[in-house]
Amino acid sequence: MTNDLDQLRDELLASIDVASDLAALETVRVGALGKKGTISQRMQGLGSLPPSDRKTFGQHLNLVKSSIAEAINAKRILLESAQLDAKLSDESIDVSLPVRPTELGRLHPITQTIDEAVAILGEMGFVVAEGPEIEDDFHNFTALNIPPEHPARQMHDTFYLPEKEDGSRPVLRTHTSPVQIRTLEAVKPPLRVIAPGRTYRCDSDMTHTPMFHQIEGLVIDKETHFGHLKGCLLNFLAAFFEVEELPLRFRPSFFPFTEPSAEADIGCSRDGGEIQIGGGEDWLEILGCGMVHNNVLSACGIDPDEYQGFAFGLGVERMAMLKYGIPDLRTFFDADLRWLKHHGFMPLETPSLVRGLS
Ligand code: 2NL
Repeated sequence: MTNDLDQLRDELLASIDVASDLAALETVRVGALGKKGTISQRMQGLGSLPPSDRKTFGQHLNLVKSSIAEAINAKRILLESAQLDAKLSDESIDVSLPVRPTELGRLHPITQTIDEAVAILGEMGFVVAEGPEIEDDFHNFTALNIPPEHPARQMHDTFYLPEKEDGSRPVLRTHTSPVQIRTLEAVKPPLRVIAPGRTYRCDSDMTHTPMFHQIEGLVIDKETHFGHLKGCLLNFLAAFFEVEELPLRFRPSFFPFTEPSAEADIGCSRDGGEIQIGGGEDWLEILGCGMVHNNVLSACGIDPDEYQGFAFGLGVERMAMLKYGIPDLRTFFDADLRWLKHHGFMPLETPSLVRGLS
């Protein structure tokens, strides 16, 4: 009987040895240690042996059982690691291979326009700041010197969210200025920041979409003046529209958060209905700007007698339409893949002043 057990053990060890994958090994395990397996059956047979044999046979059987279980476990670890190795070598990719020329993805013109503006303003020493799209009343309005009765706060302009427990009502930011406010609160001047991102207003027609994009710029230092604003805008706009000479003029305007405030126009020509940016005899309104209002600086804990600066804000959709000749604002948000294939940009052609913008 003992010889019979040794023979069984040798047979099982041999079949564990030849099992070439986890499924084959599992078959061997079930055949030996499963409910009706060869070893389990012998375990059940112990009861019918005469008591004198039961002990020695039982001990021997237990030894065989544990050596088989051990051999199966050892083999399983071996097979599992072989399986992982095979998977890893199977799934390896050669990152040095060239990009497939059939690449179909395109960057949206909004993304491209923001990337280009960031590349130019980045070279000029601005850093990008980001902030929440759901804002509180203070950062979106009050700190920007926008009083409670101001029309911009009205329900028909601002998306208000449900009232919170403390009675305050969050808003979807109506401009990216609150990002600048948060920067002013956190960073001690001098500073140069740009805040690109999504903004929301309750407005929808031919020339307005409820979500649109803005880029705002802000410079604060001890002696920053309107001349710096003009030089900064001229340098940025000439680089963005890729023209050597760009006429630039300011018209007086009003924003609650700047004093004085201005609208900037750039020179263009309109021959045959098509706008050509650069020289010419016509003007095109391009952005709003001004010197940061004393009340805004004070609201952020900055002493207006020590610091001053300028800010500007521009609409990304408008800039993209002018630069890339896209005639209809609403097509930006139609999610039409044919439109994107026509107007979109190759993902790897990152804009930079050295390599070219577009
Ligand atoms: C426009 C005009 C503007 C600003 C944005 C700003 C931000 C701070 C302080 C003062 Cl924190 N001003 N931003 C200033 C002037 C104009 O945007 O028409 N944008 C499309």
